[in-house]
Amino acid sequence: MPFNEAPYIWMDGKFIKWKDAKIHILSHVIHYGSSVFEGIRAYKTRKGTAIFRLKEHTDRLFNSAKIYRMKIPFSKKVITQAMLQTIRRNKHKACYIRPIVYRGYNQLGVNPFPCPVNVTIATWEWGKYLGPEALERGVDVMVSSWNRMAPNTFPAMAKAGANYMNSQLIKMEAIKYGFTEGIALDVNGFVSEGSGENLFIVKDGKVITPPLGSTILPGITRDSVITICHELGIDVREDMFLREFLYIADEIFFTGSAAEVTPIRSVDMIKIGKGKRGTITTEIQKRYLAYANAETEDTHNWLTYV
Ligand code: PPE
Repeated sequence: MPFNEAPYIWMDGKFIKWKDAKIHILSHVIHYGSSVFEGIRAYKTRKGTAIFRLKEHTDRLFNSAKIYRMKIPFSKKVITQAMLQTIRRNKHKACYIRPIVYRGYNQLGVNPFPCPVNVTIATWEWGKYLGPEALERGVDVMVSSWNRMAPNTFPAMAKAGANYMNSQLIKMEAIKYGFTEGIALDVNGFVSEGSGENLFIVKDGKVITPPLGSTILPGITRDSVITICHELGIDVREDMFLREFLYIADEIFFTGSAAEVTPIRSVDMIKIGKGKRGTITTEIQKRYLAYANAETEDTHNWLTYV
C-alpha cells in the first residue's frame, strides 16, 4: 500500500510539507546506512489520541544513537514534544510515528564524524502490518535461510537502519516463497526473531521468548507482553530454544509496535496447534489492545495523550 501522506514532517526543528521533506543524495546515511530510528503507534481512544509507550521508544532511540556515537542535537524533551506536535499538526486520530536520526550531508567516506546528525519525525496512518486479517486469523511463516547477525557485528540492541538489510533478506525470501513473514535463527541456530517482530511460543501453558543473547531487538511490545503475562498469572520466561520447538509449540505469536500481537498459524507449512489463534495468544492480544486503546485502566502509565 502506498503512503497515506500526512500534511507535514518535522525536520530538524521545523515543519516541512510532506513532499518537500528531502535530503541530499550524497548524505552519509544513503551510502552507509547510518541511521537509527523508532516505530511507535498512537491509538484513537475514548479520551483522545494516545501514544503507546512514548518514553520507552524515546529512550531506545537515544540508546541506539549512543551505541553508534551519534550525538542527537535535541534533548529527549524536545524530541518528545516534537512527536506530539507532529501528530497534532497532522490532525491524526491514530497513526504510526517514525522518528529517524541519521548522518547527513557534508562529505563522503566511511568516517561519519564530519557529517551532521539530523533528526526527522514523520507520521502517517498505517493499517495492520501483516495484513488486514492477521490479528484474527494468524499468518503463515517460514524459518529463514538467513541468520540474524552475530553478536559483536551489528549491535542488535540498536534499532539501526543498517540492521534492516538483514531484515529485508528475511522478508524478501519469505514473500518469494509465498509466506507472510520469516523467522530468523541466531548464529548458534537458536530461534531469534522475525524481520520486524519479536516472537513468543506457548507450550503446555507456559510462554517462552528468546533472550537478548539471541540477537533480538529489545522490543517494547515484547516487554509489554511479558508484563501482561505476569498480570494474567501466565508463566513467562526468556530462554533460548531450538528451531524444532517452533513446530511442536501449541501457539506462536509475533509482537511489535507495527504488528502488535499477531498469531502464527503455521511454520514451514507445519500447522501450529489447531492452526488458528490460540487461547493464550487471544488473552494476551486482547489485553495488549485494551491497554493501547485505553479500554482498561492505564496502570503502567503506558499512554501519553496527544
Ligand atoms: N524486532 C525487529 C527486528 C523489529 O524491527 C521490531 C519492530 C521488533 C522486533 C519489535 O519491537 P517493538 O516495536 O519495540 O515491539 N519493528 C518496527 C518496524 C517495522 C517496519 O517494517 O518498519 C515496528 O514494529 O514498528
